[in-house]
Order: sequence, then structure tokens, then C-alpha cells
Amino acid sequence: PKTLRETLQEVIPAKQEQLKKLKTEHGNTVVGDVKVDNIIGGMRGLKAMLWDASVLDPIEGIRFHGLSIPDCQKVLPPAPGGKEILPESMLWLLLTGQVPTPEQTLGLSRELAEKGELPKFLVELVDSFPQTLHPMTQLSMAVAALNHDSSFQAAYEKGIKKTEYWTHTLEDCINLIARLPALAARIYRNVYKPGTPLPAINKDLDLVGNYSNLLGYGDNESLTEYLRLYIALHGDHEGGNASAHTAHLVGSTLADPYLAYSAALSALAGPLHGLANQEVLRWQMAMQKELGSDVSLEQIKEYLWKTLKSGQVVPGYGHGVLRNPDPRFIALQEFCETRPELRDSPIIKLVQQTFQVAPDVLKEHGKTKNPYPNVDAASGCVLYHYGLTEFKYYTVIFGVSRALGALTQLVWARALGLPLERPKSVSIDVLQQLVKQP
Ligand code: CMX
Repeated sequence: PKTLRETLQEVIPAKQEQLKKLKTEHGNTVVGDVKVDNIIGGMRGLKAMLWDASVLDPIEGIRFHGLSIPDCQKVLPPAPGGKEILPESMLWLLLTGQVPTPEQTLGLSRELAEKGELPKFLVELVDSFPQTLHPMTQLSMAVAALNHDSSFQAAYEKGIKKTEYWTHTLEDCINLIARLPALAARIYRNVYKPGTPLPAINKDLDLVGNYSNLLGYGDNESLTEYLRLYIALHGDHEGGNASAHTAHLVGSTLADPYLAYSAALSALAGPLHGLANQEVLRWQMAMQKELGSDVSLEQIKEYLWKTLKSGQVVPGYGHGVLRNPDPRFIALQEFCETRPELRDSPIIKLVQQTFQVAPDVLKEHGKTKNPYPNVDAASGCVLYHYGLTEFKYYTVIFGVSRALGALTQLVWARALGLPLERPKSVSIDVLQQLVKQP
């Protein structure tokens, strides 16, 4: 079977050709319009960037190169002996548009494990961070520092042809993804379990197998499988979300992938984006504390109204694009239903009960365009059940995952020769004039 690089060499020319033809034949074709709402409303709904790995449909949810989540669960290889999607197979799909064979997936797992150890200077840097520094700040800083060894940056300094950009970008992206488990686990250990030993990377384990092992949960097969699914599913959510878009923007300056992804992590650290899963947990725990065990649906309804009447949002519900239950939420729920050890978990049960009543309450409340749960409604609570209770760390796991989509698309941005991103901004006065004379 072909390697990842051979596969890419094969698929890139056709995409280059397709894009070139589109540009030549339709460069001036109008495909949408810009409303004042788009300009002052965070560019919602504006079709203005190219992102090939996934497309988000408001009703159907995410598709990765045309494959829905249930499709991916059917065709993407799991770990040997496991059932859930291996993030390596998702990485292969996002990068090449093709479904890898189990053999190709295994080969990629091995390559990542072989490249997974951290350089000495980085270990020293991470160990020097104060324990009180937020885990996401640590992750972002450390990822930026990894550009010390950037292949792209070194090659660019030497002077390379544009057509060679993508191969060096790919090398950086693979190295970065390979190192994320050791880096993220080191941050976890330093902040929450100082002094405990960190095992070495096991060359025979997959990326998440190693991550789970380094976090100290290697014996927990159920959590390891959950993390595989979680990391595969959070890998990409088209290009306009804040973290993916940030990576794309910074990468468009030809800053190397380490700097681009470090910036993306800073975007992910915002409470309106990657931090929501910790908010859900906080809210569900408060509900549990107030209502006790054995709660009725009626009591949850009342609690939901109390949250809404106090002017707060119901965390984990609503979405900027989706208008139906998030298929990622459904996939995590199904995971919980198929695992006997999760069926009786009080916190997971509460999430399920909340799902039974919250959409109707939110519809009656009448504000949100989407009364259904997003992925965050479930993800953190499941981690909590497994004993991974350190809320502030949850976004780091999201950060390990989002690298799959954001970095693969950097490779494509360079392969397709996409230019420096530079939208036009307008002042309020200019907007005022535009409204009068469009
Ligand atoms: N509970 C209560 N009110 C809500 C709501 C919720 N879950 N979701 C939206 N609304 C309100 C909005 O606050 C807004 O009210 P105002 O008009 O008073 O400002 C109104 O409904 C319309 O909002 P919208 O167009 O439906 O939603 P947006 O695109 O503006 O925002 C989101 C989307 C996700 C930020 C919002 O639904 C929200 O705050 N949800 C709760 C937090 C959350 O779960 N975030 C995670 C999102 C997933 C992710 O990106 O990771």
C-alpha cells in the first residue's frame, strides 16, 4: 500500500488543476452577496474561504470529505482490538480525502510514535512554567517554541521553490501532531500530578493509546476508546470556526505550522469556543448539587427555566451554524449507551435527561435559533465520569484534536498556493456611505 506522502503526491495535482480551472473560468462569477449583518455580525454565513477537508451542513452536521460521522464510524479503521475511529485514520482522510487501510493506519501510528518524543529544550521549557499558568497558555507557548526545529522555516531561509512548500509544511505538521500527546500529557502531569513519572512513548501504540498512557489512564480501555472517538470527531469542523480560521490566517503569512497552530490554540482557549465543555460540566454539577440524585424531568425543566430567567445561556445548547442535534453529540451519547460501565453514571444520566427536556424549554423560550445540543453538552461530563475531573485541562484535549484538521489544511493551503489572507475592512462611516450607495 501507498504511504501517506505517496498518496498525497498522487492527489495534489488533480486538485491543483481543478482549482486553476475554477479560477480561470469562474474567477468573476458571483456566488453570494455581502450584507451589513455579515460585516458587523462576525462574518456569519459569509462564504469567503477555501477549506477542503470538511463541510458543515446546518441540518445534517459535519461531513469529512463527504463522509458523515456514521459513515466514518463504518469505514475508518479502529485500533487493533478496538471499535472507535482512530484519529490517525481521520488524519489520513482529512489530509488525502481517502480512507486508509488498516495497514496504512498502523504505519502512520508507528511513524507518529517514532517522532513523538519531545526535544530536551522543550521539556525544560515546559517544566519551568509555573503550575498556576493555564494549561492552554502552556500548550500554546510550547507549540510556538517547537518552531525551533521547523523544517519549513529552515527551508524557506535557504530559499526553496513555491512548489516545495507543502512537503516541508507536511513534515512540520506530522512532527507537531506526533509530539502533541507527550507535550499535552507533560502539561497535565506538571499541573495536576507533579512528581509522578511519565512513561516513554510506546512505539507499538497508536497516538491516543500513548496519550492515554502518558496521562496515567493507560489501563482504562474504555476511556482510551472514548478519547480516540473524541479526538477523531473534534478534529475538524470546517474552516470558519475561530481556531481553524486562525491557523489558516497565520499560516497564510508563511509563518510555519508551529506558529500558526500556536495562534489557533489561543483562539481555542476562548470561552465562546473551546472552553464551553468545561462550562457544561460546571452547570450540570451545580444542577446535580441542587437537585440531588433521582431527579425528575419536571425538576430539570424548572432548573432550565431558572437558568434562562437569570439571563444565562444553557451551556452546550445552540450553535452558530447547526440547526439540529449535533451528530457529534449523538455519537458520544451512543458511545455511552453501548458501554455498560457508563450506563449508570449519575452525571451522564443527567446529561441524557437534560437532552430529553431542554429542546422544548429552549423552543418555548424562543430566542436561540437552535434549541438542540452541541457536542459540548456531553463531552466534558464523560471525561468527568472517568475520573478526569480537572476542568481546566479539557480544552487541551480539544487542542490535541483540532490539530488534525487545522494542520492538514495548512498542507493544502501551501499545495494549492493559496495567498496571504487579506479581507477588506470598512469604517463605520464608509459602511454608512455604502448603505446609501451600494
Ligand atoms: N441558551 C439560552 N439562550 C441562547 C442559547 C442557549 N443555549 N443559545 C443562543 N441563545 C440566545 C443568544 O444568546 C441570543 O440572544 P440575544 O439575542 O439576547 O443575544 C439568541 O439566542 C440568538 O442566538 P443564536 O443566533 O441562536 O446563536 P449565536 O449564533 O449567536 O450563538 C452560541 C451560538 C453557540 C454561542 C450560543 O448558542 C450559545 O451561547 N450557546 C451556549 C454556549 C455553548 O454551548 N457554546 C458551544 C458552541 C459549540 C462550539 O463552538 O464549540
